Amino acid sequence: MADSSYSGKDIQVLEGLEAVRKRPGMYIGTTGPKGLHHLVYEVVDNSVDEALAGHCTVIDVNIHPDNSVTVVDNGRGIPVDNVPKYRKSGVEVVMTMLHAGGKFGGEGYKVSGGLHGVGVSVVNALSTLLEVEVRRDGKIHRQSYSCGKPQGPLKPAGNTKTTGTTITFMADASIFETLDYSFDTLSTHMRETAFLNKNLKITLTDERELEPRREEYRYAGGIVDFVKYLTGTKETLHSKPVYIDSTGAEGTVEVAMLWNTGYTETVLAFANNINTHEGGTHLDGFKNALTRTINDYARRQGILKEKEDNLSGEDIREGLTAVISVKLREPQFEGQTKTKLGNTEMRGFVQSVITQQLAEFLEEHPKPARAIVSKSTQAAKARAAARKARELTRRKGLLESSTLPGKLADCSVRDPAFTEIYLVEGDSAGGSAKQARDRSFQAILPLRGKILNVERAGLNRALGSEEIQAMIAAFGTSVAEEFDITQARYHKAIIMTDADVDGAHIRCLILTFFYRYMRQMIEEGYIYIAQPPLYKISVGKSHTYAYSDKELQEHLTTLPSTSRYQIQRYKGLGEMNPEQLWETTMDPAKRTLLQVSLDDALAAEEAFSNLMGDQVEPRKAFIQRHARDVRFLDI
Ligand code: 0RA
Repeated sequence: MADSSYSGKDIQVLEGLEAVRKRPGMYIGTTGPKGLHHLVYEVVDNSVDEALAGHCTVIDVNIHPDNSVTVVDNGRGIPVDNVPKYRKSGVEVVMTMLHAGGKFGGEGYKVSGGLHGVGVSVVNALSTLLEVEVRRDGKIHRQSYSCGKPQGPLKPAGNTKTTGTTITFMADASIFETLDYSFDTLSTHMRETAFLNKNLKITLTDERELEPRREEYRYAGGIVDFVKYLTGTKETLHSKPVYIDSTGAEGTVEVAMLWNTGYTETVLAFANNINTHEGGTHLDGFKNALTRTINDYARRQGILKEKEDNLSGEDIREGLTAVISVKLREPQFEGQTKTKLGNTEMRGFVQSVITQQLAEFLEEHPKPARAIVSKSTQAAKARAAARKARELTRRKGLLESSTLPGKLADCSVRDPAFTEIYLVEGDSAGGSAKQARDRSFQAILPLRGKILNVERAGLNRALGSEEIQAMIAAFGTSVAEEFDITQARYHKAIIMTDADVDGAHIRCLILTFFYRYMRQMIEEGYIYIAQPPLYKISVGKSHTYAYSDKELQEHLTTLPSTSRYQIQRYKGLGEMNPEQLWETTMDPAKRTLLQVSLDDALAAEEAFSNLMGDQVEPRKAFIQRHARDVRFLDI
């Protein structure tokens, strides 16, 4: 009788999961490292939803030596009862039906969604093995799946006094390019999630090392701790971040703000724990309110005179680190990468909450209020001066590509879609690169030593630096407010530095410049990092290269024990002759390039503001830790 409809629905389910396996990109974006990490985020998101609903306080994430991952939570546990409509257990519905999330039970408490929120069934479909354990009503229940298919029914497996869900999955190596999870990438995400969910404890354990690495994130201050973390060791204008929160029919909004004496603006906006890189209504509402309220205050206090212009939003946000976090029932995500919040009701809601509570804060805290206004007026003056300097420089033609820098060896092809520019550390390596290159499409710009640290100098002084002028002129895009990506003369800019600590530092300086003044180049995926080899291994007349110590060891073990070999360690690009440089690092057919992306705002902030700021020691430590590991920028 009902059997036919049962199997009919079953077939639908299988077709659904099969579709995910056939076109994984449609569901998780990519099958590269980014997609792989998304699987973990997706599973964790489900547990975070339990926390948002007020039923879960601890989430443990564990990377096992075989690259499987376990996520444990102490929530209510996925419902195990039969769902009449589907004639399956709740667990099986969640695990096999697309978008079944937490909503099937009626009451839609689930506020997460958008970029993740594709459902844990997608993770199931893309895993060769997935095991789920539910602790609920005093009982333990287990079920396992392979490529999304149940390997048997949900079975009782003993008694327990606790509640919660444990999911272990092994991503399908035939679908993903790699199963190599990056501890740093997961750590950044878990920390960010902990910041956004006050008091939620998340632990991350990596069992792949002999000595397991474990970190724990739990922040009683939530986003207040987040802005403190982002501010790092910078000097601040006030000691306690400004904190505003409110709940209305539209949802909830929370904002934390802390101004430092630096020049850069770091404003991160989240909707339902998702980083809305492209902004949206919540960010617009915040910015409008901030600009208006500070201007109103400055006028009322007589700091801004009647005849003076209003302070601009940019002036007010100079040196500001802020986190805006909204939570709402039905988020609409728009934009190219679906990271722009579209809900129109959020603009007015955020704007009125911020306007009211910020005005109150300013009245009640005159000291920080005056410091913030005075910083903004100084910013306005500096901005006017920088504009003048830029006009002067431009009049001299230094930033324009009509006068290409003398050191640039340009390529002959004109279509930027096919051309690339190598930014090379040092004149001697630059010379080798010029000989090695394919001059039709590869341009070379040698940069002398350490370029100026723009994080500490500000745009005005940066424009005085010859190396920076040369880069801007070569790219053809101009810079800062005048930056125009459509004028880019190359769609690949490849940073090529020595594989040592100095090289890592120079790479960081160049990236800082892009990050602050040509961010779109990173967003568009124009920025790459070259990977020169660390070793040359010669056996008789043949040779190979190793790009890491691990690769060297692996290669040596493949050699017959009788063979005599020689290892050359490259200390810098300069030790390679042009042929070697071409063969190992520049030949598009053989080289590996790491594309720099900004997906992980937190990682980028850690790298750029804390490290390129005033303090030397944390920077040194970080650079040494990451000297050969640029993954923190890469995923
Ligand atoms: C559906 C409904 C309920 C909870 C969950 C799903 C749930 C899913 C996951 C996934 C990982 N951990 C989870 N914890 C809970 C509500 C249950 C109820 O009403 O008791």
